[in-house]
Amino acid sequence: MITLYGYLPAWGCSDMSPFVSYTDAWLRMSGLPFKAVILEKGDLTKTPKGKLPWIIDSDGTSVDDTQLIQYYLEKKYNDPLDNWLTKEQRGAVTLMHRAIGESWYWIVVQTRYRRDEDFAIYDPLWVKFLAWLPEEERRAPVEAFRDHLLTQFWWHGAGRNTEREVEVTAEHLTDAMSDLLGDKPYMYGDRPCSIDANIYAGLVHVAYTPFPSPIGRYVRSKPNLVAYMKRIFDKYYPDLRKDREEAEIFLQKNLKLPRPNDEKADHRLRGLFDPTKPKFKES
Ligand SMILES: N[C@@H](CCC(=O)N[C@@H](CS)C(=O)NCC(=O)O)C(=O)O
Repeated sequence: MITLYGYLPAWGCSDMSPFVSYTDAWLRMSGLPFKAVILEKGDLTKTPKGKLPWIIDSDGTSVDDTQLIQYYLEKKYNDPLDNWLTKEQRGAVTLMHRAIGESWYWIVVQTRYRRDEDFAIYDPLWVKFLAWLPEEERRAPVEAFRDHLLTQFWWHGAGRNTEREVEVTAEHLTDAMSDLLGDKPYMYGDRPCSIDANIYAGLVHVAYTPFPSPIGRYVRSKPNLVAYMKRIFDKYYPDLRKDREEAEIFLQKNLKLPRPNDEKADHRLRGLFDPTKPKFKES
């Protein structure tokens, strides 16, 4: 049995992390037996690289990083998801995985970490996640984690773009996913391959989560992507139906909240990083 370590299931997604959700989707689609385990106290110092997902295979092999996990599982278990693809399709799939992991991920980060009002929607989940801490000690690690993620967003480069510029990138990638899918059930036809696992995880993390971002609205405006997410959810995630329904109600409520486009909307990122300041100290 493979053990998959993650954070916490949330909002009809198998985990609050899109990366963990991708490995979870890959495992569900492959049919390999696995158990999803919540990393105790979210203590990332217990993981090999301070990140999740992380798997331990039945023989004790430890692997982290979504792509390395996928390569490992493909080799060990006879490539259950992609062994029917042509060489050309596999080439495209390999490149697309990087687009989701290296670009779409930051789009997901914007939808929940950039604005105070979006990040506040996280609160009930943090309470659950940090339940082992006394109430008065929870706020500091939550704010520290937000700044930690925004710092990564900034240094990656995506966070130097304005909110709207990130949305434009998201719209182009969404159009690409919608165009690639067309009217097929899955990206390459009648059966799922590994890129369906990654694209599904990336899409539901903006479309099913309760953050009222324009990016989620844009994804939900594509009928074929909506049907695609539902098809995969219905087939592979019956255990998450109740969470999904509750998240949808929460989302509909949040979509009615005001969303001012003023300086304040971006104050946290701008407060952490002033782009006009010199990048290196003079010695
Ligand atoms: N390249 C890694 C990225 C994994 C990753 O960044 N995971 C996030 C969760 S969404 C994480 O654990 N972040 C904790 C941190 O950066 O300190 C992968 O593909 O698995």
